[in-house]
Amino acid sequence: MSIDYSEKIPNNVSLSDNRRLKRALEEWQPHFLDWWRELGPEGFQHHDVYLRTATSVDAQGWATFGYVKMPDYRWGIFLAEHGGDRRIGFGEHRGEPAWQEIPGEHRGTLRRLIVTQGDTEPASVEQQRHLGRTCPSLYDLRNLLQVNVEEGRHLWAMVYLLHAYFGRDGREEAEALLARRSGSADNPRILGAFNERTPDWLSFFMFTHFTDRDGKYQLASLAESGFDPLARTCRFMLTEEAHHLFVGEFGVGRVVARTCELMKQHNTDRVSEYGGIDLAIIQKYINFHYSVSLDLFGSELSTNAANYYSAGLKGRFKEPAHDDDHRLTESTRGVMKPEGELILEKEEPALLALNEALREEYIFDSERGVERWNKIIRNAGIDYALKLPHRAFRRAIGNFKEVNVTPNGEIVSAAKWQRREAEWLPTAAEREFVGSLMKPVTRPGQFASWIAPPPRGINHQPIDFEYVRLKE
Ligand code: BYC
Ligand code: FE
Ligand code: FE
Repeated sequence: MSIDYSEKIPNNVSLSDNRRLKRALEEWQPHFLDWWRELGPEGFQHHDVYLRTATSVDAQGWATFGYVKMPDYRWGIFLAEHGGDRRIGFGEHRGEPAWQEIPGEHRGTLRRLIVTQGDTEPASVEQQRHLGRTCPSLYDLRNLLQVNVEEGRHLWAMVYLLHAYFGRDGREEAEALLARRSGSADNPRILGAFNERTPDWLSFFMFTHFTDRDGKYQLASLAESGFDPLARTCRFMLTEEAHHLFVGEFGVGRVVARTCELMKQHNTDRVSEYGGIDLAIIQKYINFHYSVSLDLFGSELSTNAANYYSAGLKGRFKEPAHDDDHRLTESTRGVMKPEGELILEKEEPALLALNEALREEYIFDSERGVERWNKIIRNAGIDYALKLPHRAFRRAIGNFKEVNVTPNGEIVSAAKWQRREAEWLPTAAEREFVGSLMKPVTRPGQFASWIAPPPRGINHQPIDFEYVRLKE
């Protein structure tokens, strides 16, 4: 399934056969570009960036690499291949053929899911727009810009569905996706984490590690959808997502590696005077980004999630791998809940607990990431371990939003929690210190003091490759 690049909007959905849709998307395109110029990456819009672009959607070599100026990036519409006769895998319609059109009774619900997914994509670009100015290397700058153009393409993916299947309200929603603003008081982005700031590169790496990882789990659940165009769109988005997770995990890992190097070199755990970031500060950034990302899974018990599932709109992570009836009308699962000063596990209907089930998959996956960072610390011979805070720590959504929980999972009074907050979350002074390290390093092959070089370059290029040509 190769992609038609002769069109104004590259696509593999035979857009030229549907003139109305093509016209509608071509009308939206300049609005997207205006948004990109105004709220996309600040600076670097006229520079050549070594980017990958999708050329086909099959597993073998879907990408080509080359220098592109970002506004000329070929944002387009790419769906994974048809799976032949695909059947709905869960819920009340299990076993029926997947829908190629939207079932009327689920129109509003599906639109809401698609809009929520779509909203996060431009939000993250807005959150990251100032980072290029303080890049720790050309290699990292290129990775940031790659992530940003791909989040822009993820917006295209959802806008395609809105235009193709939702008529006029879809077109209005597509405009609204360009109108909301991350962090705005009047017209904010929909989900909490996407209104937070991403002020420095440590936050960026944490965001791509923890918040893009929510994207992996949400997209994988939507990739099971009975609405086939949504499923195929999300399947292809997941292949792009893998790079964002790589940027996050390896980014944090390189900061950890550099800190360990400085600790050994100077025989101290306080590396700030040598231009590094203490492990204790890295731990606080983990606490912040992990807890805000856990909220993105919604409440532990959710009738919304139950309805999405029963209706066949949003499945579970790797739905076919679950060894059960794929309807969940009879089963239960344990869900954590505060009871006085304790956190207890209660059996609840599995259908209502789907958000929690997905969050659990995410928690396992996040733990594996932390384990890999700890291996870097252990291999350096340092006795310290990073750790995920308890899932109830600092939650704003769900069962734990009214209680104050420590990273160890102890319920304490609001006053006690506030007294200790500075031990758990980055203080203003620590954020300022991390900010003070953010000085641009733009000579090929050079890296800022606080981060180790990567083990290898992008697409077999050397580490000192000119990933962004800063001379115009
Ligand atoms: N912030 O029944 P509940 C990504 C609302 S990330 C604010 O518990 P539900 C990416 C909720 O909307 C993946 N509000 O939740 C990453 C509901 O509102 P109403 C994004 C929240 O509906 C990095 C109420 O609370 N994709 O791709 O089961 C870079 C009660 O809700 C939040 C998706 O999210 C929150 N955190 O689940 C770029 C997939 N949580 O009805 C991109 C689509 C809940 O009272 N979205 N609420 O007005 C969904 O599947 C669901 O909307 C959610 C929430 C899982 C988010
Ligand atoms: Fe995305
Ligand atoms: Fe992403």
